[in-house]
This record gives sequence, C-alpha cells and structure tokens, in this order.
Amino acid sequence: MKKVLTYGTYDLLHYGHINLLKRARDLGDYLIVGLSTDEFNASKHKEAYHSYENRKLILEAIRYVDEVIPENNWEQKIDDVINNNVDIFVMGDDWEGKFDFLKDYCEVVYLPRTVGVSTTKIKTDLFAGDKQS
Ligand code: C2G
Repeated sequence: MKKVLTYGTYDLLHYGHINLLKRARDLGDYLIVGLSTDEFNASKHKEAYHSYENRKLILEAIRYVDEVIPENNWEQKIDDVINNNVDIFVMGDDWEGKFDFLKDYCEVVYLPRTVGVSTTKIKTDLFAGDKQS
C-alpha cells in the first residue's frame, strides 16, 4: 500500500482543496491529511472560520481522504512520515522547496495550485458582496 501525506488548514473548503486532495490520493492508495489544529493556526496568526473538529468532519467525508491526523506544530512532519510509513509527501507548489528536508524519508511532490481560488479570496469577495469571478 502506497501511503500519501499532506497538511493544511482546509478552512471554507473549496475546489482548489479538492483538486489537491484528489491528485494527492491519485499518487497512492491511502491519503492522510495532517489538519492544522486551532491552536497551531493561532501560532501561524491564522484563524480558521470552522473549528478543527468541524474541518476534520468535513475532510473525513471526502472520498479522497482516508485519515485525518492533527497538525500541532511545524516539527512533527518527520515523525508523521516515519510513524505512518508514508511513501509520498505532497503539498501545493506555494510551498515549493519548503519541505525538501523530508526527501531523506520519503518522496516529496509539490503540485500546482489551483489558480483563482483561496479561502482568503472567498472571505474578501463575500465581504465585498462579490460572487466567484
Ligand atoms: N491549495 C491549492 N490550490 C488553492 C488553494 C490551496 O492547491 N487554490 C492547496 C495548498 O497548496 C495546500 C492545501 O491546498 O497544499 C491546503 O491549503 P491550506 O488549507 O491553505 O493550507 P496551508 O495554510 O497552506 O497549510 O504545514 C503546512 C501547512 O499546514 C499548510
């Protein structure tokens, strides 16, 4: 079984997230998502709209996601890769190069981001009364 691991906040789920999760899952047989906890997000000065528990519930309902684990800090990735026998680590290419240290433990793949959508853009557009452009 080829196991894939990715991380994220996955707040206000959108098609860019789904595109990432689908492509990540298609690289293997089992996809684990390390989901940023509310506490970890606070340390990133990032506040999710949905709580960790509700973001986890949503992710677990997605056919491409096999398991969700908490992402509590920046330092846990090596342990997560080893402890979960991960073969491939995947992130969107906005993170290009940032996790190359994991190449000592597994394959590292950066996938092209989906252009034109982000949680921030959704919030901004909604505030301005705009629809998806
Ligand atoms: N993503 C994408 N296309 C978009 C938006 C997001 O491919 N239009 C990808 C990101 O590159 C990331 C994943 O979807 O791989 C989740 O995005 P976020 O929830 O914004 O995750 P982020 O805040 O980047 O947290 O330790 C790593 C962090 O937890 C990543």
